[in-house]
Amino acid sequence: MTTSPLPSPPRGAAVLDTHAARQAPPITDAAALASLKKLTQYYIVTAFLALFVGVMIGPLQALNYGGINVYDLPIIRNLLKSYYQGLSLHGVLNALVFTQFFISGWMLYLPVRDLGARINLKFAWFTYLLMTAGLLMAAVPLLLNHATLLYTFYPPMEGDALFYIGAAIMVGSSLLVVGQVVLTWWNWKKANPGRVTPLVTYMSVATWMMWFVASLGIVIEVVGVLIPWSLGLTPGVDPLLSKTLFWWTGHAIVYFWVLPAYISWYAFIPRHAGGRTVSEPLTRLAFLLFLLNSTPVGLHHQYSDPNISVLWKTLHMFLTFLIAIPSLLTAFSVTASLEDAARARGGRGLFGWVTRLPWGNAIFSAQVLAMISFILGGAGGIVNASSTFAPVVHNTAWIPGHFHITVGTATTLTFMGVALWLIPHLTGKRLPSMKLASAAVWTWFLGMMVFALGMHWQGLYGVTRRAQISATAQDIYRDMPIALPTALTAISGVILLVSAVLYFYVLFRMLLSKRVDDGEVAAPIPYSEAISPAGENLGAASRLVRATEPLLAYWVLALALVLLMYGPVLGRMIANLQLVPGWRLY
Ligand code: HAS
Ligand code: CU1
Repeated sequence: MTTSPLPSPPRGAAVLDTHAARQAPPITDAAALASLKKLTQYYIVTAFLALFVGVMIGPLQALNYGGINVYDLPIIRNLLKSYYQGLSLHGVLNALVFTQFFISGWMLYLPVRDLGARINLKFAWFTYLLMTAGLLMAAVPLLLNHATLLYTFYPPMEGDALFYIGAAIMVGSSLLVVGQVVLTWWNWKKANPGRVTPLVTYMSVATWMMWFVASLGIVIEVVGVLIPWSLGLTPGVDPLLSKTLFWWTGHAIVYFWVLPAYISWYAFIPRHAGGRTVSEPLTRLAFLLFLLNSTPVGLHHQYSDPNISVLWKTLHMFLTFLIAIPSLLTAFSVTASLEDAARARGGRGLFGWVTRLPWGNAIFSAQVLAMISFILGGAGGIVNASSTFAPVVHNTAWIPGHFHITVGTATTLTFMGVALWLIPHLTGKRLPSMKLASAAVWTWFLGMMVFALGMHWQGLYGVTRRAQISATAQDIYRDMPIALPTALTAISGVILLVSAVLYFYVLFRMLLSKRVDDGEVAAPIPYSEAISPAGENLGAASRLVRATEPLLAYWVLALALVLLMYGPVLGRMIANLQLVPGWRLY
């Protein structure tokens, strides 16, 4: 990619030039726009408050795998009853609450602005309040140590009914966002026959549709099994059935976490770097593949479970490899857009262009470091998915190593970077210090890399995940040559603590500062121009664009696929129910 009409901006500058990129259609009703922005801000701030608490518990976990037991210190004992309560809060707040709130705000705001739509704001606010009420309900038993079940809440471990009810309300509210976004898009389609859905809307709607199909497993599990069981209405619970329903959702949820980051990587990152999105038709294809194939793959979490036939496990394994393809499409096409940007900035050479990217801009560097982390995380995922390697890594420290460079970095660091322009955009406030923000994102990346190295390495020696290794009386770990990975893990916890303090200092200082700009002008939605756009007129669009447009039909197909791949597996479990009583181990 050598030709580019873009000017070369100065090195390290935060580029937001004004060439042929799309602009959000104007919303003339100022009060509606203000309310929408306020709502989005509420979602984002709630998300970061959850992340703040969750992240502060993280170093305790890292120190544990560093062989240092801080859980018995009186100050920690007063706050957390056990390692497992700490780990439950850490997982639920970071992986479930932070992500869902951020994504609900982000992927409601983007399509509504992208289409210039009017939505029912009362309903949108109601959804936010309901989601928050669900969160608070689930938080009470968690904080009281009555739901120390880890973020997967596998039965027969049993928690208070309030936890399951709160979780159901929280997850259920996200389905109201699905309804609102899909309906908004559908109304736009009816009002604009023959037009191609704009890219950001396309990506958002496809992701929400995927999440709907994905969420059904956990909804059936929590509403149909766990709530009645925890209320004493059923005599017991079938652990395998629940676990299978959980992973129906639990695998696809990882794409619900990463696709909103992909939206930014495809649509906005090129603009931050002064370049262009490579191909809108290709981007649409990637999202369509995610819609169809994200869900029927969850058995790769259950290779070691009995009573599931090897045939089904193997089918899910191949489908898992298939779902790596749209991520690989993303990897190549986002790299091409970065190269396009760097060359426009005067970058030269096979790899020399990389130095011309705006690494000093934390909005950009956070997200590109997130991508780099995901190259490693994705590669590890393919190891996990291979049934031949899985027995080596399953249930070892390798797995938390994997997910801290996927959801913990690819997703979280992207959202941290996005917030640095989104909050100024929503509020008219300014980022107080680019230097501190940069320090925060680079140390996050460094800390997570060190953590992942330590944990993957320990995992290869069979150090188990979810164990209070630092307090074990067993000397099985003593003879292993794991001193170095153990030390790395402990060090990473300290680096990440420093990073979190820096990031939240910048974030809260920004939020608590005064409004100085019009966010619409000072920090507009950073749409990128596309080298190969999809066009606006469906009749004149390429065959790929036309083929990817009917999302509603693909939604039905996605549902059919998941029923096909899960129906027989679940049917057999339901026909052979094995109910057992619950336990409270904590
Ligand atoms: Fe995973 C376990 C397989 C992706 C998260 N995963 C987990 C768990 C979590 C998680 C939380 O098959 C733990 C669950 C638990 O508690 O038990 N995972 C995969 C596979 C992928 C994958 C095949 N995982 C993710 C993503 C996550 C995530 C995404 C969160 C966001 N995972 C597994 C399996 C297990 C598992 C098994 C169960 C393990 C067990 O034994 O229990 C794939 O989707 C990955 C495909 C990705 C790629 C990488 C593409 C790279 C990109 C970046 C491009 C970079 C650029 C930078 C452009 C092929 C897109 C260029 C930069 C320049 C400067 C030029
Ligand atoms: Cu998975």
